Amino acid sequence: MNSFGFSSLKKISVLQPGRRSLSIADLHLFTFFASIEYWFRCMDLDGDGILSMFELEYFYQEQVHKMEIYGIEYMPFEDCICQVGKRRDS
Ligand SMILES: [Ca+2]
Repeated sequence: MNSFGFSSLKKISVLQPGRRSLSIADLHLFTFFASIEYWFRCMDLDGDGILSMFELEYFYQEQVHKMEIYGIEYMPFEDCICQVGKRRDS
């Protein structure tokens, strides 16, 4: 299971024994982790638990196609990946 799996959800107070109420913050956090895991599994086409450059580019190209239809300027995939790398390094 990846880092956003149920092991992460167990750390949320809503899943601790003895807890009787669910706060809005707990619900948002639960939904956030469940959503990330859902979309991760959707994008992990080969099910190896890793989002490869091929998988990222595959879904990026779908968005590029939509932006071309609407005449919206887009960034090439390679430049987008470089931007992510720069943010992670800083
Ligand atoms: Ca994969």
